[in-house]
Amino acid sequence: MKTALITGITGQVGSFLAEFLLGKGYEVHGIVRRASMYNRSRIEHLRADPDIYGSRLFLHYADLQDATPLRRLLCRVEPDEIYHLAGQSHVGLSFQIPESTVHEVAVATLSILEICRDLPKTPRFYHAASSEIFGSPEEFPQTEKTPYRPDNPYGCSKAFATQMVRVYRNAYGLFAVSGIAYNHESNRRGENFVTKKIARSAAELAMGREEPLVLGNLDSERDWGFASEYVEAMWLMLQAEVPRDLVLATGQSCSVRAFAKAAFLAAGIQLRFEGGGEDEIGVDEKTGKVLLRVSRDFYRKVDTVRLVGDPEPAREAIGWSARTIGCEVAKEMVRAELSTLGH
Ligand code: G4F
Repeated sequence: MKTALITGITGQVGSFLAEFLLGKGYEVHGIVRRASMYNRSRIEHLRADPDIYGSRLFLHYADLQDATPLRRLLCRVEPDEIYHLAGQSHVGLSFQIPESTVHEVAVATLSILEICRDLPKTPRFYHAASSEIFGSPEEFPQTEKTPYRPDNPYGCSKAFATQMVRVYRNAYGLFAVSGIAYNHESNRRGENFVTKKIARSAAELAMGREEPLVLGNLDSERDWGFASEYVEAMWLMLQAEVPRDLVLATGQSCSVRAFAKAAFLAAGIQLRFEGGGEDEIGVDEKTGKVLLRVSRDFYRKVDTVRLVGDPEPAREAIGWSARTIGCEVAKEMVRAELSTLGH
């Protein structure tokens, strides 16, 4: 039985990865933060299963910015594979808390790499990098070779961590890789990310909510896939013969506006957009009611305009490609929201 350690196990991706690895027969250890409020809802079903929790799934308190207890934990668990997913992941928020973002995202990755160097049994290491390292790219689609030009503190931190993974791979021979993942979504997404906000609101508005959905930049384009599919790519990257960084993407992008239109349609509402910029509104074709507004409050200081990744190298190297893409993601998410709301 292989042993895996996941940082960020309580997050969207961590919870899918834990399910995936348990399904593959792994013993899974997850790092959780000591906090006054429990935030374990995404793995509660695993914790509630007596055949899993305490026999194949273990949770440990640790803070990634506290290297000594982390080192002790890794020495004790002796993982074969580490999946490093934890850290502040909201791009907009990183403008408000740049220093803690750098500590959580950049420095914590370096700390784990340092510990990995010293472990008697060197684990394979996966780092959750991000398309945000490309910022405002000059080439489309982006590949592993596209220059890094991050536009925000989060992207800068991920760029640093991605470079460090490469440095430790080359300098110390670690099997350490970065999956440069584009947006991967699901109904387990945090509520302050645009897809979840749209899907939840579309479902609620279809069921009678009065207040319209308020969004920021509708023109921005992202390469949206489904999170549960991306965890397989992470695992495959650690099973490869040769360690290498890979872009994990669908190869297609669509705008926030198009995503919203698809989400509302999945909830049974034809949305028509009128006006432009901050005056743009989304109107229900049938009733004429305004269901979507734009507010400056949700604009970023600098926003990455368009990101789309080249999925080919990952398909060739590990045989992985995304199945649920763009508007299909919106449809799946709304379906899940409607069922949660008892529709
Ligand atoms: O959902 P978002 O906040 O995701 P973003 O910034 O693309 O970052 C996500 O994907 C990255 C790549 O995988 C990850 F590295 C990162 O950790 C995170 O998971 O925003 C998407 C787009 C942006 O252009 C934003 O300006 O949607 C635009 N947007 C428009 N209205 C909004 C809103 N974003 C949010 N969060 N909230 C809005 O109301």
